[in-house]
Amino acid sequence: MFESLSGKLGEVFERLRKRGALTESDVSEALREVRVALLEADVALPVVKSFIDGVKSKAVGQDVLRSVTPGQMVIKIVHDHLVEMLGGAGEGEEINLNAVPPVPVLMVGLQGSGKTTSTAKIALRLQTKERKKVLMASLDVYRPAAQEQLKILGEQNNIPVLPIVAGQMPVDIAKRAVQAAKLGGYDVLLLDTAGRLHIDETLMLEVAAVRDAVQPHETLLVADALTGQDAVNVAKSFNERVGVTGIVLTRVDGDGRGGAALSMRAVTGKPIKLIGVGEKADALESFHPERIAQRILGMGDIVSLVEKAAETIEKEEAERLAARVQKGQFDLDDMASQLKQLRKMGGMSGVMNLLPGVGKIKQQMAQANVDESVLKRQEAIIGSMTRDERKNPKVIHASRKKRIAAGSGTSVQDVNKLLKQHLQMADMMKRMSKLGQKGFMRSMGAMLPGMPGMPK
Ligand SMILES: Nc1nc2c(ncn2[C@@H]2O[C@H](COP(=O)(O)OP(=O)(O)OP(=O)(O)O)[C@@H](O)[C@H]2O)c(=O)[nH]1
Ligand SMILES: [Mg+2]
Repeated sequence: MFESLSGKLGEVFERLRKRGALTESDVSEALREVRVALLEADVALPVVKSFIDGVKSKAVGQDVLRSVTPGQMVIKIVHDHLVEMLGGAGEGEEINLNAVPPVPVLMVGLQGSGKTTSTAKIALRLQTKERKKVLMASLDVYRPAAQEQLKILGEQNNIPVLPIVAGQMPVDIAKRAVQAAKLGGYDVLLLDTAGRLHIDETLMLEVAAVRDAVQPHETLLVADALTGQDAVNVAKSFNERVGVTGIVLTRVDGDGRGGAALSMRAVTGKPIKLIGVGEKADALESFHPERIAQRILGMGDIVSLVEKAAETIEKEEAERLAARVQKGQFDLDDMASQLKQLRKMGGMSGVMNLLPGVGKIKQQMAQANVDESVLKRQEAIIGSMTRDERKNPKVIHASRKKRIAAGSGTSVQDVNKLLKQHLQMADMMKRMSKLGQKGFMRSMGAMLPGMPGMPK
């Protein structure tokens, strides 16, 4: 699920990120593409509309367009809005069992949506993870062998199931189940109900009657993610008719376009509490808005990267450096401070790991041997130089190199390598300074997010 959406958004953002400066029309154009991608993923139109409006009003704000890495800022805004749309940051909502036991949980939904399977999955999860004593009961007296199905799932997973009494009707079974759960000292009672092909009056009346009889603490709607917008409409009607407290979205392991998962929360106002990701009894996961958003945006973890960079980079230091570079100055002290910044961010590989789609660059980096230990060694080399040598590397001749190598526990080759790298960096800085400070900071930002000029 989400692959196609993720791919399309990836392309849009890749283009944004490559560009240095962004204009308002760049952002509008990108958001038009985001809009199309969301609609193609079958996200409900009103949801798409309010999403795009929200992102746009933030993204064309002065601060973003003027920032060093506007592309990334826009992506972060999209990410944050996506998280909001999916239910907000923080841990996802779980099944609420804060009630007098046995806590009744009613499972409702259309035919074949995965109610019976999800009932067993939830029972197993509560039993193993939360050490709850769980009883399951099937109220499905319509489909032949429906009650048997739950009984078998119970046997397979060691979950107690209410004994079947032939001929008993749903409301009576429900009452009997509550009695049995009380007598048996159960913590939770899961009630699986019958599905219907469509939302019809009989179904709703029956579910409502069961609801009135057992007063469920949770009424979980089970919806099939593969049915897209239909799932959302079903959820809406169920919520209006019987009142739903949460949603279990099944078949998230399938290759649906993701529209249901994305619009469910916004349309119904009810949280997705769990997702079914397979046929097996343990194929059930909590729903984490942040994780889903990151999966969709396919971005390693760009958000924490932006946050990390803002935290780590000292602004004044960055400005000082930018000013020096502008004057065409870049000595070994400057280089050392640059290296330290990098290392604080977890080294090159740390930074690279957080960036999406950098597999290739990472390989090159690895070949160039730019990793944490290299950074440390380089810092050590510079640390073994005298003040004079750092300010004026030209004076470093053979004997000084030997002394520096010995002092830093490296070799003369290492010292040479560092000096050469410094020359290259200084040269690059000089060329960049011709672009002016803004241009410099932008290109640094584009080269490596979090280098000087990262906005706080
Ligand atoms: N791949 C996958 N299959 C699932 C998932 N959840 C349920 N299924 C399958 O969907 C089919 C129908 O599931 P059931 O649990 O019987 O659905 P139901 O809602 O109880 O169906 P009725 O009782 O007939 O209304 C079964 O073959 C399940 O194995 C899921 O998350 N992923
Ligand atoms: Mg069933």
